[in-house]
Amino acid sequence: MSQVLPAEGGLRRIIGDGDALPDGETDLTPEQHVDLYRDLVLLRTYDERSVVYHRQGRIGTYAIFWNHEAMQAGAAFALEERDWIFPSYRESAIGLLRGMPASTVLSWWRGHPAGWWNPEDYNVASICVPIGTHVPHAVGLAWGSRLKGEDRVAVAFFGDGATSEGSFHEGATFAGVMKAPVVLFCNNNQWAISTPVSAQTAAATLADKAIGYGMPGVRVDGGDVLAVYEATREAVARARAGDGPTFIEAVTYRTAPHATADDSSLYIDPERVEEEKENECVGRYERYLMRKGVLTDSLALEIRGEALETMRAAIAEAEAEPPADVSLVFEHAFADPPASFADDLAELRRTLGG
Ligand SMILES: Cc1ncc(C[n+]2csc(CCOP(=O)(O)OP(=O)(O)O)c2C)c(N)n1
Ligand SMILES: [Mg+2]
Repeated sequence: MSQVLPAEGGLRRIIGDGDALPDGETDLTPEQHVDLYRDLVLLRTYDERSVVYHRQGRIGTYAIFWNHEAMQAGAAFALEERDWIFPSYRESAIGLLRGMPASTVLSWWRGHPAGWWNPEDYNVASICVPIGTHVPHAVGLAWGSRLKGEDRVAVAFFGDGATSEGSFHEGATFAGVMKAPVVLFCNNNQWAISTPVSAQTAAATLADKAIGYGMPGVRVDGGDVLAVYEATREAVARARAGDGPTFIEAVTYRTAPHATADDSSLYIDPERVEEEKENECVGRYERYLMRKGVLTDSLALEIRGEALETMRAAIAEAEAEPPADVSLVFEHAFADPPASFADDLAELRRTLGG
């Protein structure tokens, strides 16, 4: 008999609206609530400052994740340090939640080698820009860890568009068959650049896809950090218990352009964007914590100030890095580089020098 749970149609929520919709409960302590708030604020501050740094020409193209913070912080909060995170470009700063310096991530967006890190230092894989290609990596790591008798879960973050990719299909198929301890976390922000999710798939929900891979599909409100945390915690528990993978569809709405190089005014509905902004995820959690008496204005101010200071120091540190030598362009591609590389490098040096 199949053990597959039917995909869930409704969205899980815990945070109410402070009015007709009541708040649900969690078992988080007040300290944990504040820690989670700190994570959200750090990500929000990273994102908002990065857009400013981009406008000032201090970082390159940047994939904005404003209003995606609840999905990233909520899911990461459900993990142990030994668990692995496989981010896409949309989760570029998720390593901050594992103690990665913000200057490292800023350097990555500056195209500087100081932005490279050893994944084993944080159990955070490299930021994946090709859509969905890290899904098989996450599944393979999770399965390999299981074979080695380690108690590790891997979470792969990807978007709605990624669920149309072959890599996603291959990874999800393999995860289901091998019962890999992996969580496939889909940020359904309803856009793949300018392609709406309605043109992406004819499936009623993305979570419905899970059933075809033999895993549960869970739908959660992606703007509700507590619901995301709970859903991920359950998925992680399943994975640890040897019950295999879970697909989580966290539903949100992309309020910012796809990236700094995109003009979303050409295709996005501005009224819907304004509505979503009103209900953005950091404010929602802040209001919840205030209702619970866990957060005060002065504590919130202090936490925001700390995050701003982190970013100020980080951009200064990233900008203090000396430029990389151009020889880097030719490194890491071949163990035994072809002879032409030496000529090409010499020519490049001549060009740059001239
Ligand atoms: C394999 C591959 N094909 C195409 C692209 C170009 N591309 C960059 S972002 C993007 C949209 C992805 O949308 P989604 O998976 O929903 O993630 P989101 O950006 O919304 O988080 C595409 C097609 C790419 N990076 N990799
Ligand atoms: Mg998307």
